[in-house]
Amino acid sequence: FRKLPRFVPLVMAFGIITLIGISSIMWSSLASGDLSSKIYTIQVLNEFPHDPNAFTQGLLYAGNDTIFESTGLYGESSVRRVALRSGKVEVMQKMDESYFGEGLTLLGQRLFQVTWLTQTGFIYDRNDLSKVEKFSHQMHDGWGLATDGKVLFGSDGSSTLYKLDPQTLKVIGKHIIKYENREVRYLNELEFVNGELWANVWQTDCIARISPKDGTLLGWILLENLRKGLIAAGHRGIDVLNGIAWDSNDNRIFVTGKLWPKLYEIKLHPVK
Ligand code: DDQ
Ligand code: CA
Repeated sequence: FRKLPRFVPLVMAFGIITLIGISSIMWSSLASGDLSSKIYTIQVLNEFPHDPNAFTQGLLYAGNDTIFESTGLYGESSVRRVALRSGKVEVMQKMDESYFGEGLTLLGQRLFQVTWLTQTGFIYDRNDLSKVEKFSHQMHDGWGLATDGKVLFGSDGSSTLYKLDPQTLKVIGKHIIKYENREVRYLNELEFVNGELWANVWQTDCIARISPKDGTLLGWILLENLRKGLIAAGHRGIDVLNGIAWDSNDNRIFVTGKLWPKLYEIKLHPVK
């Protein structure tokens, strides 16, 4: 040490103290949860009737208390326009019985729909639900669809969130969605909500809030009280939570499920 210039031990000590400082800041923010996702529960603001025979696979709000919905099951699949308040199906386009309807989204005058276990999708005119086009896409399967008004977002039951060009239907981007370093599989029905991408996770009562920019998982919404409430009220044949719709004008959020007799308007509350 005698031979070293006097400032060397000082610089070394300073470096070590700085390193300890930075790592303890990182550790405490990890431990306090600052870097992990936020959890939300829900409150029901309104409930509306929903066709209990609708195996809901796609849901969206189109203004004027009007909902568009895509339903699945072979022979039962359809695209429909539904009056929000009465739950009445106003217009319905039945699908060929070889198709199982899945995600649905509205861009301009056109409704885009994907189908289960195929890479085939359909485009319908929003005014009369007439079929205007058939397309194929590059996702492995057709589960969810949503839009921010520019691009389409798609899911295929994996942990990948896709971005599609609405003109060519080609994949123009994708993110693998992870929570605490594990892939979140079974991403299903989607909705673009206030700059975020929300995804039902199949066979759970949870909705994942995702950043469409980089695929970061922003939070989880826990909705088990909805399905459990329906079962407690005697609705035994219901399937999973599925279907999110966002009213961007009045910032209302609607959710329902497959074969659910109700559609709910909900509000989020952060836990803690
Ligand atoms: N998906 O919503 C997870 C994408 C599809 C669900 C399919 C449920 C199967 C119902 C019975 C199928 C009859 C062949
Ligand atoms: Ca939706």
